[in-house]
Amino acid sequence: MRLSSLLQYETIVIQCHDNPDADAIASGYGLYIYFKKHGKNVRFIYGGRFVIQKSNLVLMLRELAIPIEYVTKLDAPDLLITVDCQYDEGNVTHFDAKEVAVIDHHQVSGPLPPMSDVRSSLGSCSTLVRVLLEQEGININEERSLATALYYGLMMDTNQFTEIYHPLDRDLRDDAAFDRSKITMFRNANLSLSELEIAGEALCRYEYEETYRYAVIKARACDPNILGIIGDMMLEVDAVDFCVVYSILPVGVKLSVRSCRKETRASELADYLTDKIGSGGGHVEKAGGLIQLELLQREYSDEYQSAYDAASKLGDFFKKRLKAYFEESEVIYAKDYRADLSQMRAYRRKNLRLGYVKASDVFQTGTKVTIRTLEGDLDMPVKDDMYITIGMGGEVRLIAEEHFKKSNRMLDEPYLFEGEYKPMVKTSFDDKNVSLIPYAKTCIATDGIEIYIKPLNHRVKVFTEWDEENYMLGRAGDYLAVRKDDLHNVYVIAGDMFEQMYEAV
Ligand SMILES: [Mn+2]
Repeated sequence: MRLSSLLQYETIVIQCHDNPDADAIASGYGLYIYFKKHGKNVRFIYGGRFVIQKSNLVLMLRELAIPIEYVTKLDAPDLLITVDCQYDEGNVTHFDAKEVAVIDHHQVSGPLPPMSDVRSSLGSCSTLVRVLLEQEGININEERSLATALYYGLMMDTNQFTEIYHPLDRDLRDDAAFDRSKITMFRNANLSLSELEIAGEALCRYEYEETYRYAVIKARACDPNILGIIGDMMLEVDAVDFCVVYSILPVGVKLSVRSCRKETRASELADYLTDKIGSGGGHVEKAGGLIQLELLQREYSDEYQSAYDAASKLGDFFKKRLKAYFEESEVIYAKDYRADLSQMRAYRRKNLRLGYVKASDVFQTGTKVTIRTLEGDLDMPVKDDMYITIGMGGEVRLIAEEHFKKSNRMLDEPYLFEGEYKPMVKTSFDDKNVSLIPYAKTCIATDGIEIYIKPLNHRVKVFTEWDEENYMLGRAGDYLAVRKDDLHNVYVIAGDMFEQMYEAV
């Protein structure tokens, strides 16, 4: 959905969820500015039982002059847009409207109107609003208060950027020309004394599991940022390697996950705990997520009678899932691994179409660039003989010229890419984001690498020979592979890619 398609309406109301948070306020403000620019009769509102009181939010509204209004009734507008929430959800006061649109980043909780854009993989709704505004040619940095609001919205929804899910979130974090002194001011009005008490109380009531060294902590309903603070402190305890801190809120069950062992990424654990019942992700050491109790009850309906029942047994739910996670996980260190070839089958890599760019054709040799992909950021200095290849899913690899030319046939065709996020490049000399795709041409990988594979029926983490700090994750349905010419070269191939990429020998 394009924002410009909503310009056909005259009276427009933007509504965020009750008890608005920084992200809801920022994203509603972004939309407000857009419709105001186009001369619409627009209002920005919220309902519910409470007027905004939290100090950081009161400061945000005042310092950035955000015109949000608290309302208890509303004349039906031509268009009502719910932002950072979905129409008629539990925490969204119902107002009548002739048409409804939804702009959100939570899990889809019910039927959506035709005019909607919900992207659950984003860490904040501010990220989505920034993308929508840029689509209409609006640079958020032209208005300092807007850039500051969106930056703060993302910051607060991702626990100070530590629980970022998506490269578009990183783009907002890095690109926003925000007002530093205002952000500092908001940040230092984040906790109230009663919230400090919630953190203290939660820390005293941890549950600890000795075998796998994890703690589970429940906190009373509170600002989700408090969960991160509690988790960070818990992880400093010597006997604790992992922890999950959660709180039941109107939007669902918010959780923060922490890990200090390289064998378990917090982001993976958050993803595992929220699988099919919400969304989760983040970084290696810090991650977060949101669970919908209705989905939890439906997914585990033999264990929970109702959403209320599920809510009352959440502590046990987390302990059970954590135990299952640690029990089913196998860790492989490639350099010590002995593959049992009698259990494996031989395959050869097909001739795949890839994109390629000679780095020094696009960037000056010696400059530092960051390539941002769905897999994460890759920092590198540009070298003369370096080639960049782009895979079907947008994954980027670096390869030396000599090796590249030996194992690929270059075609003089532009490279077409249809993945979710185009690999983007940031250079050190300006702040522009440049897509790599327009510079890419097509090549055919012809190396015909031979491997042995084994289908996986459980979770496997492989520390490859070339990276002993980060593991490749394999799950049931994926494949474990070893190179025929180097049995210590062990890695994981995603189940959905395998058929496209390999053929039996
Ligand atoms: Mn949000």
